[in-house]
Amino acid sequence: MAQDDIALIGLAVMGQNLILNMNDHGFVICAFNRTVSKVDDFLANEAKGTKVVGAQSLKEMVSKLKKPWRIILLVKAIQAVDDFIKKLVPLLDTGDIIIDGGNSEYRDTTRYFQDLKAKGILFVGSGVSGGEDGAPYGPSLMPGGNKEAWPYIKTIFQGIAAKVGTGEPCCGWVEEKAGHFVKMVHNGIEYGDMRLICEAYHLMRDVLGMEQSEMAQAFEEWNKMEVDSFLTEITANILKFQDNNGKYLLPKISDRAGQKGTGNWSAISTLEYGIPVALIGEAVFARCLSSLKDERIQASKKLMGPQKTQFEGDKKSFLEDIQKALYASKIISYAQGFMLLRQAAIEFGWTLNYGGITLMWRGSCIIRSVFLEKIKDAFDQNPELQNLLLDNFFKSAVENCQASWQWVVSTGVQAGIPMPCFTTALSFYNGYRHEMLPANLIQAKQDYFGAHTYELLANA
Ligand code: 2AM
Repeated sequence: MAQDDIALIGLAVMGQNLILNMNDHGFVICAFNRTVSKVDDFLANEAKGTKVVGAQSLKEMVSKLKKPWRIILLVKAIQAVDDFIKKLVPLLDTGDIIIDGGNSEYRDTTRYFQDLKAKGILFVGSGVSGGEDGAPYGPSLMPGGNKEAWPYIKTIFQGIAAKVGTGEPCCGWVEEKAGHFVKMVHNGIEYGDMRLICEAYHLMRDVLGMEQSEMAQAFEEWNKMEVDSFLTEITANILKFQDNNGKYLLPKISDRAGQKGTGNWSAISTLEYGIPVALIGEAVFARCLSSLKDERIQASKKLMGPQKTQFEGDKKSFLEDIQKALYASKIISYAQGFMLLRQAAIEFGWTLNYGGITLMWRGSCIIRSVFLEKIKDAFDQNPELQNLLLDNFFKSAVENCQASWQWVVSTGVQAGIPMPCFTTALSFYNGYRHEMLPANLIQAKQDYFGAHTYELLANA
């Protein structure tokens, strides 16, 4: 009998955990996977004792579903999603729903949405965040696509999503097709947050000469302050962690960072839409530079920086300054991220609910933090807010940090510490608050060598 609520295709860890989460919330799920033997393994192990059922073919899978059929894909982006959609289409009827919960690029989401709309099938592209741990206990879900599908998936999605405050789900409908765009910006911001914390760690380690336990303690303290976040919390835990030999693990880990798709996509979009989201860009470039390990080893033997000196100021007070520089830079990063969302909304004619997006990021996902509550308040108070920095709370917060931020950047520069994200954040702030920038000289030069002409100021 067709009684299953929803099917999920893709039994990697994320898919399995999402299924178990749905099962815990009382939904009956049918599991399927390209390598069908994984279905049996899953039923015999992780899903043993649950109501989860499996299917040996897509035909069998859909035959078990209640109408309209709801099918979640959690498979590798592009090829696997394309393949499954192609196989599913002949089996589905008008009004059935395909949800892509993988890491698809937002343009692919638009393509699927349009192709399937023409066939009467409702497509939803949903960002899913929270990592492998978030999936079983409550991920952050960012669904967008064909809105006709929302009434049929809302209960499941909001049921399984992480909850914050008085039980508000970290999941709401994102305007047409924007689900994966919102997830992409989230991942870009995550790159920025990770890098900002690295810069704070670098300054603590190499300017203040702090021991690993002292740094762990500092991050623990900070986690009770404005920069309280999941990433701050895990930084303290990572700094404290010792291996089996009783030695700190972190200094033994290679400093070559990789960079997967979505962080880079955010940076590419900022150039494409001409929005100065420089902090995410710098976070991506910092990873690229880190990956040039062999070159850096050679360069480190040849290229001299400033003479290494003992920090002579008040260490405790400089540590507070670093915390403030981190906080201010983080505000800039989020302000830039929302600038990108705003521009995409203009480009694509979306009406984005920025407060709602912030709520989706508030629990479970990697950038979750108390600070997002303040961003939500800002957009709830003024949904038309042009820039986060113009909100009174954030304006004062940045102003209060400004002197510390400048001091940290100048001290770090003098000590030869690379801080691309701290510095770009400060430069952005200084650029954004200037009525008159030196771009008049660019315009004049372009006209000088290329007869581009220029515009005169109204009061000229
Ligand atoms: P598999 O177990 O058969 O490899 C994450 O990799 C998920 O995507 C897995 O469920 C994996 O199935 C699936 N996947 C990866 N590439 C695929 C493809 N080309 N076609 C279908 N499924 C694929």
